[in-house]
Amino acid sequence: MLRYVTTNPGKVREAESYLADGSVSQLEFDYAEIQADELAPIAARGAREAYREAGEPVLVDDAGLFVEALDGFPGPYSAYVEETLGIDRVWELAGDLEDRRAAFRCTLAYCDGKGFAASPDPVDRGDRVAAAAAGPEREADGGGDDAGGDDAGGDADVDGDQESAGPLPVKLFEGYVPGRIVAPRGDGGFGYDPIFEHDGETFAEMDTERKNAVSHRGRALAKFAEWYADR
Ligand code: ITT
Ligand code: NA
Repeated sequence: MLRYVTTNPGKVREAESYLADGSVSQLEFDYAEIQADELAPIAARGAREAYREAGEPVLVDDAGLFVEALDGFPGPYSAYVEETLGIDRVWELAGDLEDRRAAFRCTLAYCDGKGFAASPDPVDRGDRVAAAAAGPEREADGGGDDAGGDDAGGDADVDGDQESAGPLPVKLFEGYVPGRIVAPRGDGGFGYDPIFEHDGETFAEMDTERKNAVSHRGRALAKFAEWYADR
């Protein structure tokens, strides 16, 4: 059984569309979120920790909202900012900006205690190029420790981690969606969805299926599901 590691049931609802019925269940495990300015090392570290805890295959989902004119803030601090300021105050901050472009990013990190040597690379470069172009917070190709070894092929398997015990391999899948910050609209979704507009609709105005079709998480999940099915 694949465990989707999150305290957020909204994420699990979105993930279920990509995985066979009954093949995934939520593991409410609060892994340590290390301080980092990239999602990938946080997710990779979390996946190792969760795998050690669960003893079965795990998928960690680390996401964030990156506002361009705020140099990518709140980014990896999105959960803390939602808890402390709340999305209405994020809207107030962003409402004063002339440029309200923003992006959601999601990094999925899979760990099952085995290696992935012969697997095809699931992180396509298109995403990364788009991410680099749209986000001042990301320098070209995300060089967090755990994402190390990136080359032209994008994210390789991640297996070097100096600070945690042992080189448990982790596979990363990334998704990105551009949009802009708007006054809150809609009551679906979760988190920042009411203030994130994509193609004229906020994510909170979309049902799960529509959000999945365009969202950061949907893109990452589609890549994961494809790789997972024929790994
Ligand atoms: P876990 O870490 O337990 O998975 P979380 O909700 O804290 O739960 P993240 O750290 O990945 O998850 O999320 C960072 C913040 O971004 C948090 O405030 C989320 O509500 C928000 N967020 C993540 N994905 C989102 C999405 O698809 N739409 C709106 N907000 C989202
Ligand atoms: Na979190």
